[in-house]
Amino acid sequence: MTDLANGQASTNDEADPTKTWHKTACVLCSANCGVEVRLDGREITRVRGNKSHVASKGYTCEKALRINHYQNARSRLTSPMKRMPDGSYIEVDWDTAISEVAAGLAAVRAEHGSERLMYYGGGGQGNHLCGAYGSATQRALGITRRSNALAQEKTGESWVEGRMFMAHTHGEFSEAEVSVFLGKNPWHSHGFDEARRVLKEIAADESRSMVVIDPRRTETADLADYWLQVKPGTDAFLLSALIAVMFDENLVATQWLTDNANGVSDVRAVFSTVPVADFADRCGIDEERIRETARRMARADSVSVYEDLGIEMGPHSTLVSYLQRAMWVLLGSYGRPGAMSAHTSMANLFNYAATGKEPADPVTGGAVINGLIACNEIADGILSDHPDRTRAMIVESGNPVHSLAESDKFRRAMRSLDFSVVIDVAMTETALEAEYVLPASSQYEKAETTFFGAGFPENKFHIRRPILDGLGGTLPEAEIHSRLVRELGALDGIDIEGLRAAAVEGEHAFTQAFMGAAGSNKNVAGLGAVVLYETLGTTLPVGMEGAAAMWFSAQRTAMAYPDQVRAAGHEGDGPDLGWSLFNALMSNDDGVVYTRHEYSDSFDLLGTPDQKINMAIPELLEEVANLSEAPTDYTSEEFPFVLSAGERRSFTANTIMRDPAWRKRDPEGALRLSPTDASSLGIGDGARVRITTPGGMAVAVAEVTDTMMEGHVALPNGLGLGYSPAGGEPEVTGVSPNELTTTDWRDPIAGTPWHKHVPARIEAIAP
Ligand SMILES: Nc1nc2c(c(=O)[nH]1)N[C@H]1C(S)=C(S)[C@@H](COP(=O)(O)OP(=O)(O)OC[C@H]3O[C@@H](n4cnc5c(=O)[nH]c(N)nc54)[C@H](O)[C@@H]3O)O[C@H]1N2
Ligand SMILES: Nc1nc2c(c(=O)[nH]1)N[C@H]1C(S)=C(S)[C@@H](COP(=O)(O)OP(=O)(O)OC[C@H]3O[C@@H](n4cnc5c(=O)[nH]c(N)nc54)[C@H](O)[C@@H]3O)O[C@H]1N2
Ligand code: SF4
Ligand SMILES: [Mo]
Repeated sequence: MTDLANGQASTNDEADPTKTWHKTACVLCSANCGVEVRLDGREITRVRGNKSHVASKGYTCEKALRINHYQNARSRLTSPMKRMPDGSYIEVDWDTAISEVAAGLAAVRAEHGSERLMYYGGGGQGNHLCGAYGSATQRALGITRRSNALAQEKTGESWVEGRMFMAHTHGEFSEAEVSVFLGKNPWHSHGFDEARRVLKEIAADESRSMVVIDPRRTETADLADYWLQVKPGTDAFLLSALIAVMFDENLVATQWLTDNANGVSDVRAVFSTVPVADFADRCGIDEERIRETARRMARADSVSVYEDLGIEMGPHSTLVSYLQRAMWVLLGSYGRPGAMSAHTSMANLFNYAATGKEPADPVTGGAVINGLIACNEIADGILSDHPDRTRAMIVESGNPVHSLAESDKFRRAMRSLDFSVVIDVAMTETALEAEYVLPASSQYEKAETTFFGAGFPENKFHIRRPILDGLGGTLPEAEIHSRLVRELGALDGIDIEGLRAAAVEGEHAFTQAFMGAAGSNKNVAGLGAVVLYETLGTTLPVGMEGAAAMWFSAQRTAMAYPDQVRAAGHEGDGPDLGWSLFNALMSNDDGVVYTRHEYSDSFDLLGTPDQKINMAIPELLEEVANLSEAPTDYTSEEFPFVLSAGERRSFTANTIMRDPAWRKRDPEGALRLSPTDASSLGIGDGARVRITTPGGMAVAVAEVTDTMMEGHVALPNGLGLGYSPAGGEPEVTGVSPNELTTTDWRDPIAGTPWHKHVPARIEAIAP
């Protein structure tokens, strides 16, 4: 077994514990940069990048320095809470909470069946182990109805990727000759390692180019060689035109496509009818500029594309997810340095096995993608009178009342459930609608990790050890779910004692015992995370018990990619290789390279039957064929502006940071608008403005900026959270974007919201 006694801290000063640096990671976005922190008691007093971190190499952005606002927020929960009939909450002890929550969920299951229970969440930007443990509770209750935030951003993309690749793809931006950012502002939102460093490198290198497709002149657009200032919501026209030009000018990689893709002739046939000049006009980009951009991409040895919310949350979003992929596939930019590729994963965020075969949600009729119900349909389903509607919900590490469309509807939905429980570190907007709230230890108080890693040819993984004891009254999710599963009786019949004894005996004995148990009782694998926590976990160092679930991932990864795991420096065969990977992960505070591929392996990672890329998706080709009939403008006289509701900015981090004091500037999160619009509306910089949408009304501070296109306005995400610095009634700072959105404004295929494209009216408020 591993010995973790050493290595807790990177450098030690015996005399003064406040001078010791502890290695962990920033949890504020999916980059999860490795950091080192100093502590004074429970306060995180200093933060710096960890130069030896395998992925981030010392890089951080300005937000990491302020993670103490997450760790020591006033809003932290310190006891399980139970709602009383008068609506107030009382503190209850853990035994009471576990038995009443288990009983409450079991009662709904007994009355309505396990299909009426729903699990929402399972992890945020820095924490995915709760999802692993949460799946044990789902198994114990027979829960199959699931959703999380991915079903309001990435399910259109995964619908497309399932059909084209049966795999998730990612670009190698650090190497790409041409990097394309489509509705994505990596300067602020990151999404790949050392984002700003990479962006600056590309900008400084004459042999490389950056294409940014964004209506706003973002910080990233400022660094671009080709900034295509697309009219909001018209990316489908722009990308269709780009592809049409590629065919028209013979820029496509014909031989490569013959070898590696299917369906190209169907694609060619549809795009030969695209009216390039007309589409250029509709998206507001000069035709010659479109042609130049297409030629630049075609000249390059490698093109990598990153799409994000700018197109995932707007008109034709699923189609645009397809078009950008069709574009780089047509250029043959797959599976070589700087290009796109599928990649390995320690635990899949998406499982494409059921692509195309998933039955619709019986309540709303909406598509279920990768097992996830569209976020925009959850509240409608619950509030319907359909007999199969969801009756009870577990929400874990998610704040859907705040983060999903039409907050008020979600609030009503939560209240109409027969039973609800929220597992979170803070008393969130969602917790305030739940019957029970269970307080989790923070991400600095337990073993944690994320499954975001999407690297190719190298992929990396970092298991973080706790740097603080759990805050009094809190428990890590591993322990919460273990107790729930036990209370539900699901561990009965599993020889926990025997497995524990085997874990004490050693690696070989444990492997044998676990595999044997899993072979004879399918609950062992189904409840795997909790079984591992209860057995192997007891032999792991104090605080690291919750990492036990990763043993299974390490074994599975070693089994799936033995050569690549060995190429990454891990030794052995079969289960021994899995153990050596697990031990490396457990003992390395800088993260670990866990797979190392050759570029030529990239086709092996495709899940398509012939390991070729499937280019023709009939539904989407039909949408392209009919695009000329589609509108390019969704505004009206009543709502003449396009509001992007939820922009990433310097100090925003979803709803992870509740204390508004963490923001260094723009304390309320201003509404950005162009100087032309400001002057025609009589709005000065810093003035108050009223924003009205079909969904609601809000008041914000105005920021007049020439980075905005006329007719386009933007509000930040992550504001409008309740927080009370003194511990009394919470005060709300800034606008909660989803007080302005509606659940019906969404993509017809994936059901993902059009939050970047909300019709709005803006008015000056008399001072
Ligand atoms: N600082 C910070 N970083 C974060 C987060 C955070 O809260 N704060 N959250 C993380 C999460 S969960 C996510 S999903 C990512 C999201 O990261 P991004 O998607 O990069 O972030 P956004 O700012 O929401 O949207 C990106 C861009 O879309 C543009 N846009 C708006 N409308 C259109 C359009 O019609 N077409 C095109 N092409 N572009 C348009 C906007 O101008 C904006 O620049 O960020 C992650 N990183
Ligand atoms: N209008 C609009 N809405 C949006 C967006 C937008 O751009 N516009 N962006 C959307 C996007 S892309 C996303 S990803 C979602 C994000 O929204 P959510 O999925 O709701 O996720 P987060 O805000 O990241 O918050 C996760 C929760 O985890 C809690 N938490 C933190 N650490 C722990 C822990 O260790 N254990 C537990 N149990 N809980 C913990 C936090 O307190 C928080 O309540 O918001 C979406 N909502
Ligand atoms: S917010 Fe994201 S990019 Fe910035 S330090 Fe944290 S993890 Fe890294
Ligand atoms: Mo997100």
